[in-house]
Amino acid sequence: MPGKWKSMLPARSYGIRLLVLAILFIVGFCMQYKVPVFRPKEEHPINWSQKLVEKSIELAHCERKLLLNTQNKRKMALNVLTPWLAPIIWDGTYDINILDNQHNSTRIGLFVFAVKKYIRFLLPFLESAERYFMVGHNVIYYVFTDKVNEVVKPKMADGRILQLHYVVSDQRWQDVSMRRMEILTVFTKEHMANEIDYLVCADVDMVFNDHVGVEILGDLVATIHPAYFLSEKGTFTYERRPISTAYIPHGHGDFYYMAALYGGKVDEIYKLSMACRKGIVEDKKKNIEAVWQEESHLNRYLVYNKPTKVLSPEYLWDTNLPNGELIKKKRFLAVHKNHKEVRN
Ligand code: 4YA
Ligand code: UDP
Ligand code: MN
Repeated sequence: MPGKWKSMLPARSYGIRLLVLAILFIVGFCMQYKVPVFRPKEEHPINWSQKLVEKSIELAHCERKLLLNTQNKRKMALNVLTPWLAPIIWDGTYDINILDNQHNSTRIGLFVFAVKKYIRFLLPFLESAERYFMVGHNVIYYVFTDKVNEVVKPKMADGRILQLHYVVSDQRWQDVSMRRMEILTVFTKEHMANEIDYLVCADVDMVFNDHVGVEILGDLVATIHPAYFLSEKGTFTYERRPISTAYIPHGHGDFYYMAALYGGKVDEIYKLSMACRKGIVEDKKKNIEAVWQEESHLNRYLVYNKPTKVLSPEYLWDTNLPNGELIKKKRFLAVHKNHKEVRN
């Protein structure tokens, strides 16, 4: 019988047996010592805390380049975290794939005023938003204008809705700008509360120029003013007259925020707009107006109600500003305008 078996096996059977043994040995070894050859590939192999460290180092290089370290002071806007540990969003500090998945059923509003001559900025604003703003998500544009019939609708992707609302046109541009806070108090309470989860408020004389996505969403979000991101606190253009409700004493405040882009959960924007509106009305009674209108009131509110997320100047830029080489992505750009011409 053994002879029969032997004749049934090929001549190389000894070699094959050795090979099988070797494979079994290797498999056993790998299982014993947990060699990671059998582990499934991890879905998100990027180490994001490492990424943040790298971004911090990169921003510190920017700082050194500007010789800002002479007083051994860290420029706050060139950090990735605020002193109260809110993230400051720069390119490279977030993983858009993870965030897009988390927000796959999030509803986002974009609030904008286009009154009087500013109607000319609306179509380029909306068209650029279709290209770069929250692409792939559910978006409602809340457009407020005195010229509803003159609005040209852009070609819009699925899941995006344009709502047009009439608003009175104030004579002074300062009043148009401030009226946004009053409209916000009404709409965040009545309409938006059931329609959206987050609201983003923007100026219309702007165009999206690169990705602006769900990384900007948070409970209360504000953007660092691009003209003051390297400035000393003392030079911020906060309202400094104690008689105004927007007053911020010297030494208080963290950043100078720009009112051309901020946002948050709908109920947070309700609280914010109520506070700013109240301040504006109280000032008006005393016949005063804060130095930068609703932006001054917004800054006052944010000193005492810290934003949970801060956007770097990547999210608000004007190509006429200095230090543009420090800002790699210019995501939302001011359209250059003749101030006198558009405001009369
Ligand atoms: C606005 O900025 C616009 O009126 C300007 O045309 C420009 O787009 C600016 O934003 C970024 O102190 C290259 C222009 C340099 C201007 C720097 C100062 C102004 O700062 C003010 C607060 C207000 O935020 C103005 O809205 C802002 O001017
Ligand atoms: N705005 C408007 N019509 C006006 C003045 C202002 O619609 O006549 C709105 C518009 O959304 C504009 C915002 O108010 O972007 C703020 O005004 P502006 O952009 O002139 O302020 P700046 O950014 O130049 O300080
Ligand atoms: Mn503007």
